[in-house]
Amino acid sequence: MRPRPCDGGRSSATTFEKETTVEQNIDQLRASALQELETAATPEAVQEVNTKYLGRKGVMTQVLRAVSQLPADERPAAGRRANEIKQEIAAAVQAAAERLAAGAGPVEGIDVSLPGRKSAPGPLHPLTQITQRICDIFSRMGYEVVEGPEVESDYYNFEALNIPKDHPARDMQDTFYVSEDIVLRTHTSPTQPRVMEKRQPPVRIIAPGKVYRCDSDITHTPMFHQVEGLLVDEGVSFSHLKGTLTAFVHQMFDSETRVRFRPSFFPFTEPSAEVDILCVICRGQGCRVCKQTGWLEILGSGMVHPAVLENVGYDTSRYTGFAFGMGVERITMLKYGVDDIRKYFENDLRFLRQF
Ligand code: 2NL
Repeated sequence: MRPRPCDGGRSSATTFEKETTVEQNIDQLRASALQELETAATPEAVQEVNTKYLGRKGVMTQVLRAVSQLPADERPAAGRRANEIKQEIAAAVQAAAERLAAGAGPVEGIDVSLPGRKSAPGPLHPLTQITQRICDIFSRMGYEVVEGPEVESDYYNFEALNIPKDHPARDMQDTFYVSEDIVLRTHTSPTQPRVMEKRQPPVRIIAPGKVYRCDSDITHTPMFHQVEGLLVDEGVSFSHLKGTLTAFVHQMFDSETRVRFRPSFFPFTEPSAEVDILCVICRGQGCRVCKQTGWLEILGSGMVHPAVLENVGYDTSRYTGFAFGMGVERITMLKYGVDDIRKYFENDLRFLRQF
């Protein structure tokens, strides 16, 4: 192709040089347009490049006019190339505008010597923190942390724990049934007979985890968390239970916290006791949190029912044990003053960042 003069008069970067082909000139234009877009630091600068190249009186308009002056045999190829480049510049304008809108600087303006932006590590969920604290306290007393399945058989969830067929806990209203004899565990207790079946006493275990009940209102969520504990050995008495749980309360809350054991009933323990602590809010004076009683219930406990020990094949003339269970949501509420159980599960960072 012969070199061809072209109309000049514009700034050096965009002026057609003599002695070069129109297509060479177009390629040069393309390069300088893309370069200017890459270094544009503001949306205004991008707009200026757009007007300069693609505007009505812009460079590409002139180029197309120059193309129309070419001999007929050169016109189609040069025209095609000019249009391709026009589209390419338009796309680059769009990309540069988006890049700046997204907050990035000019491509060539990155200062690689600056320190990186640190991502703030999130804290553990308050329920995880309290679960870990509970497990920690018992670990130091010699308990082993064990976990079991959340989808559980009717046998381990109810039968092995001496919960009879007509017990209200087995009601379809309270339990999520997967099939006739498979349930979502309603407590973490089934983990315990699973372990006991496999080993002989002494057994000292703590079982944290998620449990499920078909219940949902201001004070209940269908999934919540429990930690259960079990100790079986020779000569274990109710005084061991009292000593262990009092030591736990003193480490979980503070060593001055008063504790009381109140008679209760569970199918898997006999005798059974509810553990209360003196209200951490009003110190026994009576308030909304303790419902004016001055005491807060924090644990259920008792001596393991002989039927439960027999179910796992233990010699009940030789071994006795105690067990206990607590709701993690409730302990966390008392420890941190959380007033609504639903806040645990909303994933609201304003709530979660406070722990
Ligand atoms: C509560 C009460 C309790 C147990 C859980 C248990 C486990 C075995 C045998 C006997 Cl294998 N008992 N667990 C005992 C008493 C109370 O939980 O209020 N939980 C939130």
